Amino acid sequence: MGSGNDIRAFRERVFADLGLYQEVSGLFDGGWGAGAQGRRLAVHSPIDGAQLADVAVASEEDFGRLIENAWASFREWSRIPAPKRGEVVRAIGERLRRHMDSLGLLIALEVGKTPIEGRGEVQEMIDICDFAVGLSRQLYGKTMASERLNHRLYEHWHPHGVVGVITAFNFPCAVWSWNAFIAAVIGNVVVWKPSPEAALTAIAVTNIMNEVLDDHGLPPIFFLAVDESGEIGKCMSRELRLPLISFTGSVSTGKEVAAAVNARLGRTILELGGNNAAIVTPDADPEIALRGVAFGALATAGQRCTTTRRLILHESLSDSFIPRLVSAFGAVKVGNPLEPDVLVGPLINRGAVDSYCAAIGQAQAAGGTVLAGNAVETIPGLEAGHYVAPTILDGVPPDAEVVRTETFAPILYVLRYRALDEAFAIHNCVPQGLSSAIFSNNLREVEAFLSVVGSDCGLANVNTGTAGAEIGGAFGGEKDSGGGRESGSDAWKAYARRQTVTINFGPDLPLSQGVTFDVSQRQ
Ligand code: UN1
Repeated sequence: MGSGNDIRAFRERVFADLGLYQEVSGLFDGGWGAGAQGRRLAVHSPIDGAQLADVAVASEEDFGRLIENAWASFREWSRIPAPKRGEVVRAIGERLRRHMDSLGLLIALEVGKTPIEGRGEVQEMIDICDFAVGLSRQLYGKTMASERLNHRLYEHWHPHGVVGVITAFNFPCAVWSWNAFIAAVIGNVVVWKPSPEAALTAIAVTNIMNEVLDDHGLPPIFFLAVDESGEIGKCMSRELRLPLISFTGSVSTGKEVAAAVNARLGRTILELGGNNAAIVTPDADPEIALRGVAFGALATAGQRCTTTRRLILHESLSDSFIPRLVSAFGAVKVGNPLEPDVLVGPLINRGAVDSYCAAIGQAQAAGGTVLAGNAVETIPGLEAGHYVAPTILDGVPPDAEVVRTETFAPILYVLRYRALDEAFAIHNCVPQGLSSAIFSNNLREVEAFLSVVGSDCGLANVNTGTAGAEIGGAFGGEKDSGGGRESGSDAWKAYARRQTVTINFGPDLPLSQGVTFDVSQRQ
């Protein structure tokens, strides 16, 4: 296992099932196109550095046509009753179930997740399909009592039109699906710009989705523009015909997207970086805390927005908890994620390895001691892959710049506290506010964490880690994490425009607030 031959065999099987080729288009504007400028993007696997495919990318010229076609689809799709749109999304979920293994493996090949995490991502798409099907019959508006005689007052919701979705490499399709399936049942059409690191997953998914629409005799509603240059993302941010942009990615790019979209008074949903902490108190169940922190820090090789990057540990636990955590980090097998016993695959690219090394260097310079890891790994047969050892750093001040910064790698900073207030102060002292966790069986500690003086994040977990949210709740964070909400609960409202309706069904024209304005009496 682990040789180039095995990886090639996986690739062939997966490509055959998903209809992918060595040369493939990354532009879907209603049909698959070659891209006006003939630019191409080579997609490599982070597992062994081998080229997986050569993708034709979209340019600004292609984008204009794509938007026009998307609006043409919108005119048809938005007229279909929402529960009927839900039926199409249900069929999409069924089709995804059929391709679960191949898509999971494609995600593993393209971004280096373990296949079980890759399949988990497809499961997340299926779950949101199921949610969206139910939602298609529950797009409720409120009815209010009007203050005027013979008047009816209520709200209903319409789709925005064509919605832009920009996604990151680490969840190459699940995050898109949170946006796309909810947006679709409301009646929107979706334009997707995926990460260039994860173009093939986006292409395979777009293919499957629009096949289902075609089977139903419907126009395509999921458009795709792969780009390696940043040009399409900028076009999307400026584009007046994209009333809503949902962006997942770094805080710095998110700020640029927000500025450009706000400048044209468009709407944004921003899902930006996290810098998530787990507080472990003396009343924690040590087994659950250990497993929760390890999963949170190491799943997806520390490349989730929800990754646990900071452990805020009660000082009395140093001698019991830290040695066990260090040995768990040391025992985790790093390597080819296609091997069954590997839990930590590669980082996405060389730049990510450089960021890992730089962060550890900065942490050491700030007074940190390495307790585990701090090594760039070379895996025999996979020399061009991007592997690093899961790392624990102790003694870095909680407000050091490197601790306040999200580094997309498996690095965990151990920070200590004495009183719970101090733990909350450390917890909340970073610019980001996405996910958080407390491990404790003490009701007072838990409720304090969940109170207004506790976690300042969008997601708060008790006795479970910062990563691995379910789709049923609204997903998103505060502060630099962007403030957006996606996925379940009532996050759907961001994909719809609210209309407040007042109907007068009486013979008079009473005005609100008791105002009189009787032009007839003055004549
Ligand atoms: C992300 O990293 O952008 O909660 C999303 C989780 C996953 C989603 C992460 N369900 O870890």
